[in-house]
Amino acid sequence: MRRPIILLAAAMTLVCLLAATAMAATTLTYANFPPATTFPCIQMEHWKEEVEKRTGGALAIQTFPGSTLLGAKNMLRGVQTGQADIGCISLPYYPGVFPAMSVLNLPVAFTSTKVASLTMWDVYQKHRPAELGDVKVLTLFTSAPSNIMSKEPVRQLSDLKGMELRASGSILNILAGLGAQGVGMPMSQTPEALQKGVVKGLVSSFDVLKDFNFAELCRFETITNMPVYPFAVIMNKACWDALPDDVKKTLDDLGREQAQWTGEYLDKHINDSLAWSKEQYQVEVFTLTEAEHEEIRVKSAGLVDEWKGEAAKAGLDADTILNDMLAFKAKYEA
Ligand code: 3IO
Repeated sequence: MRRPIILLAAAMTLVCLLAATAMAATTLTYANFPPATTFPCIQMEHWKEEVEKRTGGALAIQTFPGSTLLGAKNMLRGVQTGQADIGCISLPYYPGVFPAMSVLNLPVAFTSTKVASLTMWDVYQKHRPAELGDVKVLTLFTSAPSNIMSKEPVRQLSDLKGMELRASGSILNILAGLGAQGVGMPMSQTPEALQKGVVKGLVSSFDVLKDFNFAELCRFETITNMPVYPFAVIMNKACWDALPDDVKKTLDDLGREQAQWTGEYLDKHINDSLAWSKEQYQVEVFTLTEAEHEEIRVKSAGLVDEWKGEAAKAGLDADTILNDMLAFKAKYEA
């Protein structure tokens, strides 16, 4: 009497389980190193929303801002080994690892984040460097051109003498040439370094004045138009390979669009951040003379040759990569 009911219940449970498995959204984890308020995380949330919408919920993204899953320096390895499915890396944090794409970190005076981000996307699409061959690149973007934010005024280049400033990548070399004391560390460690007085300021884009509240401590800003920091959003290769083709296409279609969205967001946010900092903390903004900008250019020029040497050593056609970057930059600036 009872046996058929039990069998029926068991069969129904099985059917439900199978149906649920077939319909269940795949959830991917996405790790990021800076806090949720900062632009790399704003773009992450935008990407998540777009992906969930465009896949009709077939793909769900679980985001982990603020180094809660992976930090700035173990992000690359963590994605390669699958500790996170997706991660966001700042390329200058990995010296020597990205000999081709570090071309975006050279002192070529980008005029906007949008131009730099789209240029980065095009350089990657054209050259597909082996350095990113063991991960899937989902999108690419850069920070805005870098400026000095400091606790003491840098009214002229000579004020930099001996000043400890946090930076990463090529900017450290430029600071050395200008007589400052560059201190290399990820952005996520900078609040503590500023708080403790380990550094007197930093060189990065102005979004951080508001998003990290650095304007409270760094009341003096100097426009230097130094290099941008290139970023990559990467996915574990095996995880990518396991996605259905239609989902892959949706993500591929989003890559360039996302680079442009992030560039436009940051260009606008830089202005908001600076206006907020003036209003909130009466920060002072200094500009340099044309002669001083020329001095920065002259003292930074060696970096291009240094990059070429490193790229050639890695077996890359350095001149072509550099010239392509400059051509893409000119195209987007036109
Ligand atoms: C950056 C990094 C993390 C959060 C906000 C940010 N704004 C600009 C940058 C670039 C930078 O300084 C870096 O270290 O990647």
